[in-house]
Amino acid sequence: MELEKDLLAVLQKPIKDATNTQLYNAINAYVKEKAAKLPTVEGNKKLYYISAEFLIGRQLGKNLINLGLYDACKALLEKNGKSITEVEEVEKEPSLGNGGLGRLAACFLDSIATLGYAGDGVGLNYHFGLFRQQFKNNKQYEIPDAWLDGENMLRDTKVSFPISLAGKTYYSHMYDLDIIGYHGNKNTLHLFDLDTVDASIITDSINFDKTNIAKNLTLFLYPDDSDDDGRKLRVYQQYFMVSNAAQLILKEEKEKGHDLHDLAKHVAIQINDTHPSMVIPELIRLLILEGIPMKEAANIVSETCAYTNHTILAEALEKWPQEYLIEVVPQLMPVIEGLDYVVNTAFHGDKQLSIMDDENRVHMAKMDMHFSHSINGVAALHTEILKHQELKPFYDIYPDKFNNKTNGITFRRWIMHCNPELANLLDETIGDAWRKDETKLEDLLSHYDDETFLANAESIKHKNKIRFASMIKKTQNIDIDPNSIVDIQIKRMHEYKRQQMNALWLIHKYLAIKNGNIPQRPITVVFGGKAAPAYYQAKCVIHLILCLQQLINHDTDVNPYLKVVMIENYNIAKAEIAIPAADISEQISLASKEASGTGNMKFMLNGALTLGTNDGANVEIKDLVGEENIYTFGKLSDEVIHLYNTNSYHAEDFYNNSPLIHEAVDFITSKALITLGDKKMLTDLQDNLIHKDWFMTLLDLEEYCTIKEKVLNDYENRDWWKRKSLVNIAKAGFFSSDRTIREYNKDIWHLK
Ligand code: 26Q
Repeated sequence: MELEKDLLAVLQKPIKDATNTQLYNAINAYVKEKAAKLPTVEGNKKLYYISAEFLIGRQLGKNLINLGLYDACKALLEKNGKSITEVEEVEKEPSLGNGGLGRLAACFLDSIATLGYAGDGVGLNYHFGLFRQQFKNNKQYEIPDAWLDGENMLRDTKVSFPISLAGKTYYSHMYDLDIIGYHGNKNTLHLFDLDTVDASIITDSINFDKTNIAKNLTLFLYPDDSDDDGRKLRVYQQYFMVSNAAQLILKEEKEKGHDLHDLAKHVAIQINDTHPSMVIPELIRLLILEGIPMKEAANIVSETCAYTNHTILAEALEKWPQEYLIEVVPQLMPVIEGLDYVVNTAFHGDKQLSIMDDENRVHMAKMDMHFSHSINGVAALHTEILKHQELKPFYDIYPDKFNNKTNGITFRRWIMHCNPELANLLDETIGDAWRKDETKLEDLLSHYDDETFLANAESIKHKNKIRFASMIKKTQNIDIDPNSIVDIQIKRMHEYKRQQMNALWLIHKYLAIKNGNIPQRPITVVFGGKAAPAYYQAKCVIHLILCLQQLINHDTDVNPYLKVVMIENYNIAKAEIAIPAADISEQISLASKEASGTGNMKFMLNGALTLGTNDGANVEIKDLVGEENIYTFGKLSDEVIHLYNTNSYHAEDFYNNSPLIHEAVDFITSKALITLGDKKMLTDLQDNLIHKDWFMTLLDLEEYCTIKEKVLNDYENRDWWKRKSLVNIAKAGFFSSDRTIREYNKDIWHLK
C-alpha cells in the first residue's frame, strides 16, 4: 500500500520500531505531500475570510479523515502495535483563537473547501497561541503556549509585503496552511508573520515588552477581554493583518488580469467581527493609489465587504481612540475622516450614526455597517436583537443589509473524528449519506423505537465516558465514575455565561447530600475554560469551582454521589474527548447575551440533551427538537432587556427573599471553603453576586435548580432519555457548517 511504502521510506525502519513522534512526523509529511497534489479550488470569484483568530486545532486526524485515509492509517498503525490516537497526540495544538469566533472560522474553512468554493483564510501567525492554563493553589496561572515547536502543517512562502506602522516600514512573511476539504479540494489559510519577532522579550508568564513592535508584533494572540495595557499593540496587529490581506487580494486580482474596478465581481471579503475592520479604509486607500477616485473606491469596497457581528455586549464593540490611529496608521486617518464626512453629510450629523464619536473614538462596527453590503448576526435571536435593539439605528437606515446566518460546526471534526463509533453506528443504521449531506441525519427519526440502535448508542456513550474518565485520571488524577450522569459546561469563563450559577447549584446539591438527600445515581459535574488574565471576576469563579472540587471530591459523605472536575487547560483536543461523553450540555447564559454558542451544537450532535436558557442558538435547537427533547428555563431575552433598560434588577432582593439562594451564596465564604481558598477572592465573588450581579445569576438560580432536578430524574427513565438523545442527533443536521456556508454563499458571496 502506498501509505505504508511512503512511511517506511521516510522512517527507514519498521513502523513497530518507530516512536510516536517519528510516526507523527512521517505521516504529517505524507499528508503535506498529498495536499500539495490536490486541486486548488478555482473560480471566477474568490472569498477572503479575514479573521484575527483561526482556532484550527490539531490538523493530522482531520486531514486524514478529509483525505479518506484515516481508517487505513489507523489499521496500519494497529497492525504494528501502534495507536493512531497516541500519534495524533504528538501534534501541538495550534491555539490561534480564544473561543467561539476563532473555532467558527476554522469550521468555516473546512466547509468552504469541502463544498468546493474558492475561499482562503487570512490571519496572523501568532508564535504563542492562547496561553496554557495551569492550576495551582486552586487558581489559574498562565504559561506561554509554544505551538510552533515541532513539525506542523505550515508551508513557508516567499510572499512578503511592505507594511507601514507608525511611519516605519516592516516586511511581512506569509506562511500557508493547506485546508483540505472532505474528499475533494483544497484552499489555503494565509498566516502573516514578521521575521524579527523574538520570544526573548518575554519577561515572565505571558508578559513582554509591549513597545518593541519588531520583536512583539505577532508574538502573542490577545486574550479576549484584555485590559487596556497593550491595546495599542492590537491596533498594530490588526493593521498588519488587513494591510497584508488587502495587498494579497490586489496582487492576486492583478495576476488574474482583472480590472480593479471590477473588484466586487471577483472578490468577496468577510470581516469576522470588528477585528479586521481596518481592511475597509486600507483597501480604499490602495485603490486610490491605483488611480480610482475616493467615492468610487468606497463604493467598490462596500460592494466587496461583508461584516459579521458576534456579540451584543456593548463593551466588546471595538472603538479605537483616534490618537492611537494617528500614531500607528496615520495613512488611514484621511480615509476614515473622509468616510465619516460622507456619513455625516448623508445623515445630517446624526451622532448615533457617526463613525467618530464626541470623545474622538473611531467606532469600527459603525464603519463596517456603512461601508459593507451585508451585516449578519450568528443566530436568529441574535440577529433580531441586533435589528431591534443594539443596532436599531442602522437597521432603520439599511434594512436590506441585515441578515441572519445561524452558526454551524464541521461534522468532520465534531462527530467523525471525535466520536467515530457513533459515526459508524449511524452508517449502519441509516447509511453513510449523512456524511456528505447533513439533512440525511433526519432518517434516524424512523429508528425512534429501534431498540438495537438505542442500546448501541447507549453503550457508545458509556465507552466515551470511560475514555473521558481515563483522560481525567491521567491528566488530573481525579477518579470519576463512568456510570455517573455526566453534566458538562465547557466554554470561556465569562460572567454572562454564568458558570457561577452552575457552581451555586453545586453547592446546593452538596448541602442536600450532606443532609441525606442521596441522588439516585452518581453525578459528575464538569467545567472547563480559561479566564482572560486580567478578568478578575472570572478568575474568582474558577477559584470557587476549584475549591469546590477539592472540598467535594475529598468529602467521603458526598463523593460516592457527586464529583467535580474543572478540566485544566481546556482546548479543542480535550473538547473532542469531553463532548462525546456528555449526557447534559450546560448552556445557561443570561438570555440575550450569548450571540449563538457553537458548543451547544457539538453536544447535541453527540447525543447530549441541552439544559439551557432561551438564548443564542439554543432557541433554534428547541424549535428543531421540540419542547420535550430539551430543558429550558429562565427569564426571556425581552424580560432581561427590560430589566436592564429600567434598571430594575436588584440581586440583593433575590438573596434576601430566597432561602435556597441565601444558603448557597453564603456558603461561598463558609469556613469549609475559606480554609481551602483565598478569602479575598471568595468574598469579592460573594459581594459581587449580592450587590451587583450584572449578569443576573440570582434571577434564574431557583428555576435552574428546579429544572436540573427534573433533568436528573428524567435520566432514570432510560427508554425515554435515549429517545430524546436520538431526536437530538437526528435534528443536528441543521447545525452543519456546510449549511451555514451554503447560506453565506447564496446570500452574500455568490461564488458559484
Ligand atoms: C477584543 C479586543 C481586545 C482583545 C480581544 C478582543 C476579542 C477577542 C475575541 C473580543 C472578542 C473575541 C471573541 C468573541 C467570540 O468568540 N464570540 C463568540 O462568537 C461565537 C461564534 O459566532 C458565538 O457562538 C458566541 O456566542 C460568541 O460569544
